Amino acid sequence: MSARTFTSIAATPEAGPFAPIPLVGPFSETFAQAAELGYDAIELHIRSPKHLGVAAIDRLLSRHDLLVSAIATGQLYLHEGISFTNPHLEMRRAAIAAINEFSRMAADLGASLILGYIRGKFGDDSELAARQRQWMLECCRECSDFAAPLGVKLLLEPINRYEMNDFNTVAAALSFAGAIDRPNFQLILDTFHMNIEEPSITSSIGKAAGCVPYFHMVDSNRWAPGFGHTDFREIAHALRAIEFSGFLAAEMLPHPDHLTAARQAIEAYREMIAIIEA
Ligand code: LER
Ligand code: MN
Repeated sequence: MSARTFTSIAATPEAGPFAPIPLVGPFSETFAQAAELGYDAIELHIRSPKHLGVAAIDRLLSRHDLLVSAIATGQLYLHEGISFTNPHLEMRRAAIAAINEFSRMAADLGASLILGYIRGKFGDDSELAARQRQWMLECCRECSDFAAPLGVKLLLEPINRYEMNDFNTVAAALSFAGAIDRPNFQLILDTFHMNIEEPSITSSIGKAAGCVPYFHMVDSNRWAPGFGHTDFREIAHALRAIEFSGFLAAEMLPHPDHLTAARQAIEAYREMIAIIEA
């Protein structure tokens, strides 16, 4: 079987408003930690492609024999307030420009881009929300078309109702991805959000077959697998059934401490991979 599943762990240079990032600190230190723990890849949470040049990241990747699985783009919204649904055109254009800049960086690093918070929030007014959906669609198409020739995938993440009000479920995200209709526009699924929103995590995985190369694989309480009540064996069998190939990534709370969490997650991922690739 040619399919392969890799492990990844989220890292950011500075703690910010988004808590579930286990490795926080200079990349020179967090990359070394990830490699020592045995991870294949890093998921970069950064505010701007200018934060640290590609050449510096590349040197760290080679030194530690790591990949970059994805760049998470949420900090653009959390820090800069730009999004695909901002009522001001210049803010939407700024979001597109920033995502395209991230796509260039992702191309150099062989990574995907995660589209979560950068989508912004729909207003309460239904007329405004309908316009925002259309803006989001246009932004996602434009960014997908920019990323496609660079070989970069854009991954739309369904996020639970307490954080976002656009696509909470796999079904809603699949329907939007169908409307975007670009092969490089796919999904990332996060089992923390799925536990809240999906009637059945495994059936929803089945429905996303063929367009989900990436998971945030965390427990029901957003701790590492094993600290909550999610059944990861069952999920591994569902991934095997869809011939999953891609990344299992630890975007999770650093509890009880970041090293215990990181060790427990990679142990769980190895057990899952043994099932997925059996
Ligand atoms: C938000 O809760 C989340 O799961 C992030 O991956 C969004 O980019
Ligand atoms: Mn996530």
